[in-house]
Amino acid sequence: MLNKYSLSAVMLAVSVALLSCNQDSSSGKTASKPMLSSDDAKQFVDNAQLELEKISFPSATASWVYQTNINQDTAALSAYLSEKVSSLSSSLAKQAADFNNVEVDPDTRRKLDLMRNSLVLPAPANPEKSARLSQITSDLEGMYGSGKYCKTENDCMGLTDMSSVMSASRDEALLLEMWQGWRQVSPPMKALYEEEVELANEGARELGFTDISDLWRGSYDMPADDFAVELDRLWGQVKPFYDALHCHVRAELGNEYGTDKVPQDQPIPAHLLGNMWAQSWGNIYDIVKPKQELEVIDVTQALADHNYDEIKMVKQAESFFSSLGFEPLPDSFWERSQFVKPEGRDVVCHASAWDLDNKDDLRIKMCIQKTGEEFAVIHHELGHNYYQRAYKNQPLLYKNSANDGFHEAIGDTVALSITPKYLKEIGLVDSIPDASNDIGMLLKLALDKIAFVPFGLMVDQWRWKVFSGEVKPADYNKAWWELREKYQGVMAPVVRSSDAFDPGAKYHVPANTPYTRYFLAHILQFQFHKTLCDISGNTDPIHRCSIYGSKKAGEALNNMLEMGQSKTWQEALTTLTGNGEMDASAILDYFAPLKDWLDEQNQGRTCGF
Ligand code: X8Z
Ligand code: ZN
Repeated sequence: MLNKYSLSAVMLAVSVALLSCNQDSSSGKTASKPMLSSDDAKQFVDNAQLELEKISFPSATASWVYQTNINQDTAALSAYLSEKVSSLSSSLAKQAADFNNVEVDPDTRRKLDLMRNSLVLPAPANPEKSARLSQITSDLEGMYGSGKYCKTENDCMGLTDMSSVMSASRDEALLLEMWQGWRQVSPPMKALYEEEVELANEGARELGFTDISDLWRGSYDMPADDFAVELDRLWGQVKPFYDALHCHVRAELGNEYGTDKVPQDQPIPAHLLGNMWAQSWGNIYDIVKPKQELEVIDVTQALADHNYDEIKMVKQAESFFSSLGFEPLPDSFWERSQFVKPEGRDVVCHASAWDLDNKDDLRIKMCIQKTGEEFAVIHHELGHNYYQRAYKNQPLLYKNSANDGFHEAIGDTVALSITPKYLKEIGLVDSIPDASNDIGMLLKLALDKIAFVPFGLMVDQWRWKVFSGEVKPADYNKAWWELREKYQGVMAPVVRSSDAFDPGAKYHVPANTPYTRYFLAHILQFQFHKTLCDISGNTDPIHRCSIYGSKKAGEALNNMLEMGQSKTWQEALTTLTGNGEMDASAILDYFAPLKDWLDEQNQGRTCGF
């Protein structure tokens, strides 16, 4: 069950009468455990789901109210309900373990396992500690959401405006100011984060996990250590391509800003890549594009030319899903979503998709900017909503994606079909650039998709080390930059001060959203795209394929989505693609023509970092 796709995953719980018999209330002594049967297990699971239903809606509502209006009262409400949910979740997970040695049917076993494995920050049993953990969780989210950089007391900027500067400005000093400015938000988070890790680790140990890293890595239908190996395998597939892209980008940035600013034998300074976190680089396409003038569609410009406002952008995205055969979004979606940043109050602008009642109360929360980048994010968010609706008839514990990477991949898969052909079909452009321009188009997309891959990996590589204690609080920031350099070949543009806590300046760290899901999504979306293009009867090169209008593709996609988490992700993947392995060949094949071009550009250059 998952209400909001971007915060914690399942935080479920229930107190089940069945198990209170473990405690002899008259004497206060623990009685010997009764023999539990498979019927007891089923009843436990059924009761659990009922209780979960009850708490789910109020807690999701409190969270919605908080994030769309951050103040002391909404914070208190949200922390209160999140404590209820997480202490119940943890208690449920512990009770589920009582059935470890009971022979039960596979369906009940899966549900019991999900109860134990799907927690993100398990609460310790001690009520004060549990309440403290919820308070910290809620405070960190609020600190990020209301974070501002103030030059003077009356001259402040929020993240949305600062991000716009990061994407458009080519003034190195200004970029550096924005980059440093936003990172002033996070030092006060550090002590809280440290405490949060300690408390959640205690909760994880009570559940029999070594620490939260063990818990997070263990929720992928395979042993935790095997999953880590699987990630390394996938990254190994993509790395040569990333290295080629990195080499070209560094060289062109050197031409733009000078090699004193961009030394050609070192990682790239993080403020020059068109994004606050240097996680996707599409915004610097103009700097790194091929020298011969290739015609690449500027979606931001096309939206402006055709007077698209925020709502029209969302309507257009909805109509893509409708063309695949999905029902239109309910009226309540249009009435209740937050599309635009409201005036006069703080909100969490980071985009998210919500399912408040586990049925039809779907919403997105965004502060939409009228750009091509945000047009893709809208599709991303709607992908979550359509997934949520597709699995709404599953039992509560299966109301989730096959693994969290699947949830993140669906909207992106659809957005890969925003091709020139599609843009022409919906009237956003007048003509389709011919195939000789494809390198430009592929480069622009690779700057977002390939460049993202090592970032998608390193965030949790850092967190896993923090959770396991391998990285101590004194080294939080140092370890962060070591991983940034190692995986991304990106470095801090200035020496970081001793109180810096740069991980806290990335939403998912204070919000405790696991990040490996995005790494997986970047691999999976190309696998999904390939399959859906084949099903739609596409004959164009894969990077020109749009599944727009293909009911057959929509049906195949829906068949997987409606499974929710009822089966392993390997089974879900097989249902759609015929193969149960995650495989980066699809992303590599998609960009293959670009690889040759990059290799040519890089001849004679020093590559590597
Ligand atoms: O957080 C998101 C989505 C919401 S689930 C907008 N993304 C990651 C990020 O912004 O860091 C999408 C791509 C990566
Ligand atoms: Zn998402």
